[in-house]
Amino acid sequence: MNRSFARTTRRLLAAGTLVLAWGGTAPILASCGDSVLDGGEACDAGAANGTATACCASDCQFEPASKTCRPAETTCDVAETCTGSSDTCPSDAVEPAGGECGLTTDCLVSATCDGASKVCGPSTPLPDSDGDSSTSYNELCDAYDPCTNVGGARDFDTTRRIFFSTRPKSIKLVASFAIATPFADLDPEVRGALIALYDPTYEHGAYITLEPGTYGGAGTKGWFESTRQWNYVDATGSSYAIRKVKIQDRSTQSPGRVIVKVAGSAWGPQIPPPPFTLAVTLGSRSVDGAAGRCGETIFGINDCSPKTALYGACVK
Ligand SMILES: [Ca+2]
Ligand SMILES: [Ca+2]
Ligand SMILES: [Ca+2]
Repeated sequence: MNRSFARTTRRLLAAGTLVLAWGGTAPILASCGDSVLDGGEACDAGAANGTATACCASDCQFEPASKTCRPAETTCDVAETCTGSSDTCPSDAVEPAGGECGLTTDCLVSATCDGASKVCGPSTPLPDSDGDSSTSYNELCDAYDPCTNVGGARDFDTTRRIFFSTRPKSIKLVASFAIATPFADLDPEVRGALIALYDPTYEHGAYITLEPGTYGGAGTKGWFESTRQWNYVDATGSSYAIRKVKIQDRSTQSPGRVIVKVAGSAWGPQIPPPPFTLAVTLGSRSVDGAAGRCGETIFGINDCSPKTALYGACVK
């Protein structure tokens, strides 16, 4: 026993305290844990000493300011930590008003904390005019929907055909639908086009973008216009590409009607199982999809002819 310990022991014994053990830098007192503040103790919370939310440690000293004594319960709550100079956990505080607390996506605006409660309200979805956002992420709000197909007005109007051949790997797609603006407003040379397939949960899908630009002959890809028709040709020789697209004006048959024919090499593994949505957007999603220059239809296995499926799509 060294001298300072002997002195401490004599003092504590004089105060009626029995020393049992030497616990690191401070003696652990027999009376620590009896809920009575004895000599040598900074605090004594009884059985709570050293527990997860106590600010009095098991050696009856204050927990450091780094210890969390009340974890945050929600995204609008803040955790409290011990002060380092008290055995009291500070009062329960929450996030200040205005802090974002909810889910934020391209199509969801986060709720904010009100500064008084721990409850975060629901995020606010941006407009989804045709109501086809199928998950809580609201991913098909108007700005991100390839086709705001309000009331089904842009549904394909003829028998849907989509074929994926395995030898050689190719895709053939014919879609017919009514666009909401005149054919003359289509300008894929400037706006490009988009072919999108995605399943109801939005977990699988393929977005094939046909870039804008003018076709310049062999070795290039792009668009050119012919009589009542826009044409896309990819003559670059790249694999897994759309080779040809025709967008034909059939407004003389019925108002706004267009026929879109697509041919190219397949992109099998990304194709979702049926049913999936097939959307053809004559331009960009954010502008032309919202303006109705598009067609969109749920494509089921019964739309295959013959009814054979590979990756959920029809095989010829
Ligand atoms: Ca709190
Ligand atoms: Ca939508
Ligand atoms: Ca849609």
